[in-house]
Amino acid sequence: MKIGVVCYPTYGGSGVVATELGIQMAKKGHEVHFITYSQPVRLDILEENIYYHEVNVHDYPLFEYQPYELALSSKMVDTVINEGLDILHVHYAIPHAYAAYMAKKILLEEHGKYVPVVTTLHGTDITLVGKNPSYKPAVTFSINKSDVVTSVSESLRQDTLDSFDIKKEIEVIPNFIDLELYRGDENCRRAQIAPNGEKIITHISNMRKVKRIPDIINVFAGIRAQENAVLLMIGDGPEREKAEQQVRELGLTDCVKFFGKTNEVRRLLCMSDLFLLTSESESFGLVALEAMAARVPVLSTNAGGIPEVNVHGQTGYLSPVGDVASMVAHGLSLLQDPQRLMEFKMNAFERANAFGIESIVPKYEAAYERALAERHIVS
Ligand code: GMT
Repeated sequence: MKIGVVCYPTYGGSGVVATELGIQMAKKGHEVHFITYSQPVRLDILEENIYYHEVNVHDYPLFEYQPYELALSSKMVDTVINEGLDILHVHYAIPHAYAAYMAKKILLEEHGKYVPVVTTLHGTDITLVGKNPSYKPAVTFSINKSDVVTSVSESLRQDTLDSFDIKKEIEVIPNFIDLELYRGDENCRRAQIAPNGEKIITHISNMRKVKRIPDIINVFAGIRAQENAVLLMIGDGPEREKAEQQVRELGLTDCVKFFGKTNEVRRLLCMSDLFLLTSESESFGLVALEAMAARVPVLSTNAGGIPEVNVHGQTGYLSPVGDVASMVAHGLSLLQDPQRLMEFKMNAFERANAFGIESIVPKYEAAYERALAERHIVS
């Protein structure tokens, strides 16, 4: 198959899912063409069967907002025609599903070619941004016009059905992990970060409001009051500066390290004892799965799809959003009981195995096949 992949070329979330999936498809012999505004962070364009097409938006003094969707639709049309693509897979509905619908219309009406569109819903495209009345009609329309729609969790599927008038089936295909990358042989160098035997607690995110970063710092402060520990803050985003300020105010600068967008995520996870995720909304929580694959138990909220990944009392604990005290208590119960911590670490790794990439990729392949089969019915 020749597959066009449209995504945000970001450091985490949907961008990573799209990139890893594309790489696996390419390894299976499919030709994969990424169509994005810059090269996806984890993409190696020198790999066999991988191609990258950059969307260029031309500015003009009249525009207050650049017409990105237009440029994206045009690039999709162009790539389908020049590269002979069979199918388009768009990750994150806004504005990708809408731009893909326009590309599909142009291809059919101007070139007589029906190119099916698979749309994967990832989270905030539905739960935060998509619901906004400024976008809702266009999001509903473009989901309904996709040939196949998938969502990354059951919770997101339900949210989509509850908030939009959806006439299409939505298939749940959970996010996945390449466990080969987490064999446990990384050079951890724990002593470098925790020279006095401190427990290591980690958080990774794009530090947006939805992640409730102040809760991360407060949970850590609560744990630190009773247990010698350090906090590793990985990633960057609009809430980072405030978080640094909060850390200063609480007198925790010596034991909280901000790493920004480091490429050493796996090494930092492999030395961690606990992972914190305090989000108020999270469709899946890929980062929790990454932590679990690195044998790190997760203290998280019970928001959205997180309970589909993190199992309360086995791989970590779930607390209501904003319940810092419960997260502190759960964290201490693990950190102060080495045997239980070890058990949870093993459970976390075992649970991550349920999301192995090899079992998930065929589900996407089947979704592509279905979309292509429907093409024959429609055209
Ligand atoms: O919120 C993020 O970290 C980024 C965002 C995205 O779309 O890039 O993540 C969403 O998609 C991820 C991949 O499917 C999910 O694991 C995240 O839970 C989801 N984020 C939210 O729902 C807030």
